[in-house]
Amino acid sequence: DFVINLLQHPVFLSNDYSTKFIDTTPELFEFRAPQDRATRLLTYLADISVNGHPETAGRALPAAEARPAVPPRPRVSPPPEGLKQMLDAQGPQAVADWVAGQTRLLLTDTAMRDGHQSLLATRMRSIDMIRVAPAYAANLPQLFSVECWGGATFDVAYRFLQECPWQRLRDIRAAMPNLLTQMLLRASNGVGYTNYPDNVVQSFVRQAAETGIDVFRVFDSLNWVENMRVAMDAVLDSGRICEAAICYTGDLNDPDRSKYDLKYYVSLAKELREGGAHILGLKDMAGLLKPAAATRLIRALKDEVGLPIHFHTHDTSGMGGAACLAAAAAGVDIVDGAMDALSGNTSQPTLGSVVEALSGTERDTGLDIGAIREISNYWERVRADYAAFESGLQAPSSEVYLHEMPGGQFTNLKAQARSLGLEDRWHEVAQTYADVNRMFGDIVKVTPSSKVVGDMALMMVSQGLTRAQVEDPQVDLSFPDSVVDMMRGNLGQPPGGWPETLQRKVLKGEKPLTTRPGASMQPVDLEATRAELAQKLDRAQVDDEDLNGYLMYPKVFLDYAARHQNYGPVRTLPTRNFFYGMEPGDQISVEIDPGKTLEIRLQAISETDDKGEVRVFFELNGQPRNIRVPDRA
Ligand code: BTN
Ligand code: 3PY
Ligand code: ZN
Repeated sequence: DFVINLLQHPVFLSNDYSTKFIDTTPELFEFRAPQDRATRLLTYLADISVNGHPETAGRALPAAEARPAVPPRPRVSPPPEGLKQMLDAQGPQAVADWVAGQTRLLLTDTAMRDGHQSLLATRMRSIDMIRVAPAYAANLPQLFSVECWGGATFDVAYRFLQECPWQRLRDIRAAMPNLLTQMLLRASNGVGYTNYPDNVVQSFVRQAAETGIDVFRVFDSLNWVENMRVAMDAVLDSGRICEAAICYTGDLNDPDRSKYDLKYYVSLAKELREGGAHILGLKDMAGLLKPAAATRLIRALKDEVGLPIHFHTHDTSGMGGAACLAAAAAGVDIVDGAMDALSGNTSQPTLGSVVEALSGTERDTGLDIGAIREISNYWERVRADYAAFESGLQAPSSEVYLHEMPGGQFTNLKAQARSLGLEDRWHEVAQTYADVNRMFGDIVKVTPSSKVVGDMALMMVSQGLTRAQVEDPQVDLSFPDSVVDMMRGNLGQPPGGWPETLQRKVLKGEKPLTTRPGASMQPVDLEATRAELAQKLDRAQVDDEDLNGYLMYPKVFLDYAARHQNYGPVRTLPTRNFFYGMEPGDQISVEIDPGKTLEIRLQAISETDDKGEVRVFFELNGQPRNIRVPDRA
C-alpha cells in the first residue's frame, strides 16, 4: 500500500538530501575502458554530445547569450604573505589572538562551499573554483578565510561531478597559498549523514589537514558537545584552527521558545571553549538570528566566553545583512558572506554589500570592493552554466521563521516535494516541518537532524497524517528509517532527551542508546580496509585520500572509481562541455596535466547505424579521431 511505497521511495532510501534526488548514477559504458586519457575524454564528450548528461536532462538550459567566464587577473605575483603563513609559523592560537586584536570586521567568502550548496544544489565543479583562486589570493588577501570544502561538497563531487574532492582541495590550496582554507565538518558524522567510528573521524580530519584545510568549523546536529570532542581533538592534534560552532535555532527574543535561551548558548559556548576551541562559530544555518537577538547574543558571548566569534548566517528571510551589521556592531570578529553573484536568498548575505555598508566606519573591512566586483562578475558567468540546478526561488521569505529549514536543505526539500507530487502543497510541507520539529521536542535542525525532520514532514503530508495521529499510540504507523535511527539515539541526544511517548512508539519496545554512538562502535581496521579496497579496485596501491573517501562513502566512492576508468579526467573539461557536450564546429582546449593541453574539435556526428551506434568525428590536436557511442535516446 501507500505507506510501503512511500517508505521505499528513493527520497527515504537516499542518504542524502543535499543532492537533487537519489543516485541518478547511470549505467557504466558497456564496452571496455579505452587505454589513454585523451580517448577516454573523447568518448565521454561523444557520449554526452549524443545522449546528454542525465543530471541536466529536462532542466533549464544556460542562456544562449551566456559568455564564457574569464577569471580576473591577479594584481600582484606572487600573492602577499597572509594568515596561512602566520598559521604555519606560529600556530593556531597566534591566529586566534591576531583575530581578537583586530578592529576591522574580518570576512570569510563562502562562494566555493555554502554559496553553491545553497543555491545550485552543490553542483559547482572544481575547475570553476581553481581558475579564480589566484585572483582571491592576490586581490583579496585581507579575507580571513575562504570556505571551499566539506558539508555536502565532498560526496557530491564523487557522486555527481565525477571528480575527486581531495584533488579539488589540493588544487585550491596550491592556487591560494596565502589564504586560510576553511571546511564544514559535521563532527562525528564527518561529511556524511551518520555517525562514524572514532578512528574514521580522526583519520578523515588528519587527511583533510594534510591535503590542505586550515580552519575546521565543527558542529553537531543536536548541539551535543559530547559528540563533538573526537572531531575537535583531532583538529587540535592536526595543528590547524579549531572553530567549534554552536548552532542557533528558535528565537532568542521569544519567551515562548525558552528552551534555547541566552543561558543555553552561553553555557554551550563555554563547553566548547573548555574543549579547546580557538574560535567560536555561531552557525545560524537557517538564518533565524534576528538583528536584535544578534546584538544580545554576540554581546553575551563576547563578555562571558571571550573567544573570537565567527558568525555564519543565511539570507533566506532577507534579513541576513541586517543580522551581520548588528553582529558587527556588537563586536563579532568574523562574518561569512558570499561573493555577490552567489549570495542572497538561501545563501549567505552579499559580501560586497557588507563591505560597502561598513566602509568608512570603525569596522571597515579593508577589502577592495573593485576586486570583489571583478570576482563576482566571474561568478555571475560561472553561475549561468549551472542553470539546470537553479531552484527557481524568486524571493526572500519570512516563512523561514515558521519552518526553520536550513538554507542548504530548503531548495532540496522543495525538489523532493516536487518529485513526490507535492509541489503545489509546499506551504503545507513548511507548516508540517514546523509541527514535526515540535513533535520531536523542538530540536536543532541541521544536517543530518534536518533531514530526519524533512523525511517525516514529507511522509505526513503525503499520507495526510496529523501530528496528533502520529503521536497517538493507537494509530499504527511505519516511520521513515531516518526517524527510527534518530530515536534510537544514533545522532546523539538533544537537550532534555527525546519525547518519551513518541520514542516508545517509533522504537516498538527497542531500548534506545543514551550514550555517545561512537563510544560503542568498533574501530575500523584501516590497513585491512586499504587492502580490501586495493583488491576491489584491482590496484597495487591505495593512497590515503582514496582510503578516506571510501571510509566515508564506500559505494559512492567505488562507483566513482569505476566511472573514472571509463571517462578519464573529466574534471578538466569546461563546465558547459561537461554537462552538454559539444556541437559540430565547436573547439575546446583541455589541460589534462600542467602544460599538457588537448585541442579538441568536434567535426560531425553521424546518423545512428543499425547497431544503434553513432559515430562522432573529432580532431584531436589536428589528428582525425572517431569515436562510436551507443545512441540511448
Ligand atoms: C555522473 O555520473 O553523474 C557523471 C557522468 C555522467 C554519466 C555518463 S554521461 C554519458 C553517459 N550517458 C549516460 O546516461 N550516462 C553516461
Ligand atoms: C552541511 O552540513 O552541509 C550544512 O551546510 C549545514 O548547515
Ligand atoms: Zn550554512
